[in-house]
Amino acid sequence: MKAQKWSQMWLGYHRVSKDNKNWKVICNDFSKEDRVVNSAIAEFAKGIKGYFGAGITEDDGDVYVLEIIKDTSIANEGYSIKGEKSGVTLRASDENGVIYGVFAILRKLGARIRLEDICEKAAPSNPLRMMNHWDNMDGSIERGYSGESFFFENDDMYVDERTVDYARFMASVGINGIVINNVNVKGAATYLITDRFFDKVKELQDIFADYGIKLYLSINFAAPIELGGLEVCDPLDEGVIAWWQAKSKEVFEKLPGFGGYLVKADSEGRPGPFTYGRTQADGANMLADAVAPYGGIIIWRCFVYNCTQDWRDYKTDRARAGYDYFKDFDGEYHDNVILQIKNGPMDFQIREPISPLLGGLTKTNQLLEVQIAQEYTGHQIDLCYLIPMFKEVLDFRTYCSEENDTVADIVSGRTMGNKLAGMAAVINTGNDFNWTGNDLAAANLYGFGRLAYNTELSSEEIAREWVALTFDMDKASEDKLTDMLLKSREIYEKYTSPLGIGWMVTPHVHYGPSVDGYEYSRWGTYHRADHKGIGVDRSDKGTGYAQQYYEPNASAYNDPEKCPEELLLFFHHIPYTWKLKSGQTLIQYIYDSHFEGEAEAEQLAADWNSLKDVVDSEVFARVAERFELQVANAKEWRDQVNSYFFRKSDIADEKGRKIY
Ligand code: GCW
Repeated sequence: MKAQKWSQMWLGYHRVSKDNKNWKVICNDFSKEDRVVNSAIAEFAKGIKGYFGAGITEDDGDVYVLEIIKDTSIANEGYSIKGEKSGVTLRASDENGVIYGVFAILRKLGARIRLEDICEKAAPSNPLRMMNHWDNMDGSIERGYSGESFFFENDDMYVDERTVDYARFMASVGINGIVINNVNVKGAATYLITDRFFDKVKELQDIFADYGIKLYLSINFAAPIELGGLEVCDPLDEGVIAWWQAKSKEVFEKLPGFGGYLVKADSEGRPGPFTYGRTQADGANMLADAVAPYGGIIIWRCFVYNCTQDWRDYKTDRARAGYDYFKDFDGEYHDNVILQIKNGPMDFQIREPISPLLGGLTKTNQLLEVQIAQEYTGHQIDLCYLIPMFKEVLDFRTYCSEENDTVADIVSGRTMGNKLAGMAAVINTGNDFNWTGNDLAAANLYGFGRLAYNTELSSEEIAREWVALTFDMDKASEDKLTDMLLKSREIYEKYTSPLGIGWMVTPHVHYGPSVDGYEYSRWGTYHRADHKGIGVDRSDKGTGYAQQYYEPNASAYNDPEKCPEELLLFFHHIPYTWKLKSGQTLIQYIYDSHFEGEAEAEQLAADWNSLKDVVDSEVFARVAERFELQVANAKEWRDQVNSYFFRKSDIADEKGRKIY
């Protein structure tokens, strides 16, 4: 019998010890009445009840003490926690620091760390740590693989206990900003900034505020036309400017503490400044000025490219687009504009180079956008722990300056000394019982938050924490599951598209193979395979994309001999007979990696089956079902990719395996 309506993911607080001595909470300089402090203490109560069967008491006597002290020497939203036999002291300079400190204590207690061994000082790496929902108001979720929206249904909004739990999960990993609606703003969603929805948005905003989270909305750039009855939405038109100013005044009055707008303009059919011969900077700055009086910000997406390309055209390169559209206006974006840049120049593929716009801009606020919704990485059916990929992105040296030049430096604000900086993820949640479709996909949800708060954490540390908090199992089983997570991205990459070329997915759906699915389409996503080789020439002899990087990256990417092999086909058209560093030819690598990837997917499924006795039976069954689908998917990929390239190249597999 299922008592709960939804799972508690990593906040299950399973019993770790029998020491059920009660706790007294003392607050110095923070008020227990403060909404965030109040939530923190309530959470602490939940935690110690679950972990120890203990409670919070006002009595002295034989109790542990959690003492919360205001300490202005601690960084914004940071904390310091120090335990001793009699309890724990938590220091913070603000309320978010208090709640993050409490969650940190609970993480330690959950990992069975003794009170006297608790000692941690933390400050967020990134000022903005955001989730982007692609939830539509009819309840559907664009690229959602975990059920329907838990905010919207039938063009209306809902707030309930589940929303509160959602806010708890987000605060527990340090998220401080959430955009609740899809960046493709149409129909009813355009009205989220009107009286029709203000009351409900405010209700949701209040719940978020209890957990130190600011609410943001995606807006429709054509709102002046659709809501205001204006003829145009030209960002330099006086009427349009006045409309956005009045609208923003209203929004911030109705929603005190509101964060600002997220904007997808001139992208995939969305309206934008280009219609009027204006620039992206014109659009962003006009909105920024409208929200500036209220401390609001404009998050402007850089996912702008020509999506009506002709596959015959070898000059136009989608990868170039972000840099080409945004770089020239570096320094012209207003202070409260932040450009949101996808990690790669294409679109959340399993392997892409890092977007050259990150660090290409040196005078502009930048927010890194990643996707934990597994649109191109297995739909939360296939296991694909993405934190190792995000670490690669963060660690990438852009060479934009002599020091502090990694993506982590840029998006944290260290490179330029700016305050408006951070990371955002397209979220992978929905109203499924377990929130993320595949129970194991919650590792990406947890992991993104933890990483955005502390970019120094390793993929393994994060995986271990998540496993320990989520499951109640022995050390050997924890090791096994952690290992499965850590290998999973590489396995997925092996059985799907090779060496950075990307795509080859079933069009529109984006799950399962279709090697030529997008080859003759308008989307600019080609692999250019012929009977001699495969890959896109993006060197100076091709589209010139490699030149968008600083040296030495530009030269390395430009030269197939120096190009990192995992990106070889992204940057170069390579013959099947090309020798890789391993000594394998390219075609043999394609065969080998696909056979290996499929075999390793089967091994993952077997590893999961070996955990049957230590995992809750419902969780076990849900995940096992997904591994079966993953194995079938991996087989399909293996056989379609291998057959396709065998037929193109007419070169046999050296190992004589079955190719169709
Ligand atoms: O990759 C594409 C997705 C679209 C998405 C778009 C974007 C929200 O297929 O579904 O639209 O990216 O990032 O705007």
